Amino acid sequence: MKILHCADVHLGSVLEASLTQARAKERRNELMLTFSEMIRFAEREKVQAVIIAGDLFDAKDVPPRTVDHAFRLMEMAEGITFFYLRGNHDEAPVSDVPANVVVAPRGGDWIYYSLDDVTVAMCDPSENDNSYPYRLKFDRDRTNIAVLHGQIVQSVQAEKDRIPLRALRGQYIDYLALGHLHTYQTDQLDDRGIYCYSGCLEGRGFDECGTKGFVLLETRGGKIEYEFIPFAKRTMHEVHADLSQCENMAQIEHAVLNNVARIPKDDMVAVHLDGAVDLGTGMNLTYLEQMLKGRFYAARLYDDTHLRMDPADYAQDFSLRGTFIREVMKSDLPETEKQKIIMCGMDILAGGEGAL
Ligand SMILES: [Mn+2]
Repeated sequence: MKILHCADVHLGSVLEASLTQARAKERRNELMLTFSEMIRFAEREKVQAVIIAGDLFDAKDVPPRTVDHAFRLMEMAEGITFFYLRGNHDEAPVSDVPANVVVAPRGGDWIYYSLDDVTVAMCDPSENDNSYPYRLKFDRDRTNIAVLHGQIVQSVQAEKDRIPLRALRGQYIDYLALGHLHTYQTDQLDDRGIYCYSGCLEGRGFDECGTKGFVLLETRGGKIEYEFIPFAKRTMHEVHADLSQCENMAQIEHAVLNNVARIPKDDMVAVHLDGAVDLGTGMNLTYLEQMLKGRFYAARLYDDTHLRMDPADYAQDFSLRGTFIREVMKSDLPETEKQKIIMCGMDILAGGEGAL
């Protein structure tokens, strides 16, 4: 039997912190489109059950039309049973749930559902329920899938949004389907089973880098095989460009380009500039940012460079430039701020005004 495990779809995310308004709107639709595409994939693959391990919706104020559309898409996949465990983000009111969607009750106990020789159990415990891991009752002779949402911890004590792995060992779990962490991650739970975070379906912010998708499980004779399926429409990439060897802006431009050369133009990039940069390079962040934004769907530049400069060189320099550098250096501003001000001041003194 085939079962699909996804989580952290975050439908209805606002996304305006990382994207322009128009892109955010487009990307919001893309989150829904990928979810819809995933359901069609499940139908093509003759998947019997789809597990949604929490955070299907982003927030309490997700529009009712978003919630309704997601449910109607699930309803149309008649042959599939959806197991929906709500996560810490799923606070939007849920109504008109289709017959093929099983929702774990909020603050409730484990609920069990049988599909041939497989048992799926979900639990959405109340905040102060510390004993839910110990109330799990699986039959050792069946193939058992448990579904939870939260951060795994190496303790035996259950806390809010924390899953105590040790308390779940020896409970005949074959596959612990998890949601909450946005990156695919899997490891052994005990002698018998494994735990797995499917990760999110699409990277949304500049911190959600890497390949995103879901997990496809196949159960056969008491054994579970599982495979991560990359599925995101766009990927967020994180790259580091070391500028230590660059002597001018043209070399900086090339160093950045070399690091993003293999990234598809429809993807998103977070570029971190590293290394020590000479004052004479005239580094222009606006120019670099414009270059990246023109090349990719979305881009953000993080300037983690530091200025290679010896204040002693300016001790006897009584020009406007030297005086300016000395004044900034002796202020109590943080070092990174001083660098930015000096770079900006040098650009203005050279008549650049931020443009090349
Ligand atoms: Mn979560």
